[in-house]
Amino acid sequence: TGSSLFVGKVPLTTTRTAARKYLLKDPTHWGTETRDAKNKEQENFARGTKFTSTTNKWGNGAVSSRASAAVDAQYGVVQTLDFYKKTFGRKGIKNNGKGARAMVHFGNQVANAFWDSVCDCMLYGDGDGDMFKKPLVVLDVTGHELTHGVVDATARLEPTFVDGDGNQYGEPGSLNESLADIFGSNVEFSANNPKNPPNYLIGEKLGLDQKFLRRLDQPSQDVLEGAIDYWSPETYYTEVHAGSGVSSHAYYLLAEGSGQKRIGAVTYDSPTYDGAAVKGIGRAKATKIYYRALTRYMVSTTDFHDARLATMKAARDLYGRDSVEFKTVIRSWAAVNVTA
Ligand code: ASN
Ligand code: ZN
Repeated sequence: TGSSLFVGKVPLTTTRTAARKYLLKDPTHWGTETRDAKNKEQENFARGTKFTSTTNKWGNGAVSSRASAAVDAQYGVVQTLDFYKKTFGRKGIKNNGKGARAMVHFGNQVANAFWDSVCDCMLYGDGDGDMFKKPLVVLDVTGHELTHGVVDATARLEPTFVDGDGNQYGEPGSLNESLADIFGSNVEFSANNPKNPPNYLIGEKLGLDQKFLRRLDQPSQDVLEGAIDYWSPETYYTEVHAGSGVSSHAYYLLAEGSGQKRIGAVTYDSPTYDGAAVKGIGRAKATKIYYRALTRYMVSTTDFHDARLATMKAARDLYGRDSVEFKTVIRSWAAVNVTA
């Protein structure tokens, strides 16, 4: 049993070691393991400190217990692997039957979380104590970051430019961020934990003043990064967490349709470029289409117009070219100003 920071008590599968101890490593998920970076900017997973326990009870739900953040991380990684396996038959982040690794307490007051392709693992900062008050180990952030790992192993979408501060720009990079948010939200729906109600918001559990980091129905509601709702020629130069709005919005419209809609505890309101309505085909089908497009048709330079074609091909494969699904894909992109 783990006592987490964000989702209460959760069951975890752990490993019994020779010395009558338990290790925070899950043999039912290809040895998925979480370690402690000990507040160093440590990117070598092997040098992280293992979490062990004699009681097989992990954390106490408080930030002061180092294992509590590890419980959220391990839970989130396992939920993400389960989502990819049960939805698409994907066996691990790289689809190679290997577990995923995570390190919590990365660096000193780091207000971010990363998929790191050097250590091939997840790195979670503890937050800066100001905007981010707790470690960034919530479920949709984990789903987001691990999806960067999936993109790394498939289309490898790359930023068009990177500036001196490491900020990334351009459409393929924006599409990468968007896919991370799309599948990150789907991880929440898949886990369906009442302590973490699923929705199309990203980072709503982080305790931010502005309530969420990003949202898919109307990306421009994000006050932090200034995401965009519609494509324009300038999107070529847009920062990737802002440009992500274009395809996140198209995906939401495909799944749920335009206008006001209440799902669970959240009311969504999704506008369209031309003001005409879009009728959604449902989240499950929309997600299948985007996954097939990512894994079969997208490449490192895929921009939004290419992404339209990639999702059209995926929808045609899955549902046929006369289908409502195929037509709604075209309609959803037109509604974000991406046309032939
Ligand atoms: N959390 C950020 C992201 O995944 C980290 C970064 O900017 N690379 O987009
Ligand atoms: Zn990202």
